[in-house]
Amino acid sequence: MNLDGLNDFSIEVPSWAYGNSGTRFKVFTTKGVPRNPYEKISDAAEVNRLTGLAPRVSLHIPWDLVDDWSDLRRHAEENGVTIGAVNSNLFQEDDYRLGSLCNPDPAVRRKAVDHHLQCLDVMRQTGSTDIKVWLPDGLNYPGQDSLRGRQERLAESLRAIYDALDPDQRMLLEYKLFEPAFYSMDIPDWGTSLLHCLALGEQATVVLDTGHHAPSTNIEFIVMQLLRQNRLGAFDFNSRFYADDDLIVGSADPFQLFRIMSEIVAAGAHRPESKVNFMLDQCHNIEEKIPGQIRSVLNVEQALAKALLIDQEALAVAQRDGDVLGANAILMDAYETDVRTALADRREERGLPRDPVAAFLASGYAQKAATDRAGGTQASWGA
Ligand code: AOS
Ligand code: ZN
Ligand code: ZN
Repeated sequence: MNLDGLNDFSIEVPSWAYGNSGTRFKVFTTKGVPRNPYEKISDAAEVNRLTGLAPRVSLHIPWDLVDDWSDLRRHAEENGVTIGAVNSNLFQEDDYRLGSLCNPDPAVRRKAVDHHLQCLDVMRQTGSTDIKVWLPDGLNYPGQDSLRGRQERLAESLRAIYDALDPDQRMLLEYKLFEPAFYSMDIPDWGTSLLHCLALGEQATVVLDTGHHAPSTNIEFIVMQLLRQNRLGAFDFNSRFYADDDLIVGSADPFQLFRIMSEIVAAGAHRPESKVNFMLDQCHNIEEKIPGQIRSVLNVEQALAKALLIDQEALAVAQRDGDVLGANAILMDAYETDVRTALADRREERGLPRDPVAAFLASGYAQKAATDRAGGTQASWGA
């Protein structure tokens, strides 16, 4: 089984996955949950240490604010990880009731742009190269504001941020069908995100969050189309049972994850040169967080491994010959191959545990964190 395509493949984990999280009904707390960005990075480093797959951690500003960014960077690097994408936050200030980058008030738009300039500074100090913009802006009622006017304001605000990028920095622009706005989001779909990216320039790319689509959307088609344009900058991986649930990637539909990774492999986009940032955007509300993250990165690895097994030459022949069932069978053969032993063998060869979740549970890390992290305030999504 040739799984060489997994060499150099990596997944980025989000700092907020290690804090407490929940729904608007209840946030359950867990002993040993990090109290600050340093402890979140330590937990993320543990995921990398056990899987060898997760060498970067996304930050969220202001949730992860620290006094000394170079010191946080040093802490990350000492623990074998680097700082990944920096996420801006446009959804927690009273000023943003009517939107942020699209707000009718120019002073609010300026404030939102300035926040991104602050994020760019954080990137310069931490070695991060990606700023991720998820826009919560939108309308709840028809007529509430001008749909078109908001796009013009958005273009202008994004331009101000884009023009402040250094040559090695990228903007990752995320779309979302609904929530927090329910009538119309200002970046509801990949087309809108792509149009803005194309207008901005080559350093602007689309983020595809797998939870952000209508039911039955063919996500792998979107992946393929964005790759054709060289504008798939990143994934936010998670599941989608009913809507944007931020649960473990591959739990709702592992076959969909395989189909997505098949398009990635077909385009060679699993290789680092493609610059697609395979990020997780998840929260672990009732399950243990570090094992939840380990399971997540292993799910992505497993889907990629299966996609790598697709016999591309045979598939091309079957497709050219119009062999409908034959072509489909080639894809399904790869999907139905059990790669678990091969992946465990691969881990062992690299000095990693065969079963990273079991290794974590046996390591005593969680018990030690629960003791060491008594006192203080635990981090949570949104704070
Ligand atoms: C929100 O639904 C989005 O998925 C964003 O990526 C968001 O920034 C992330 O969930 C962390 O707040
Ligand atoms: Zn997301
Ligand atoms: Zn989301």
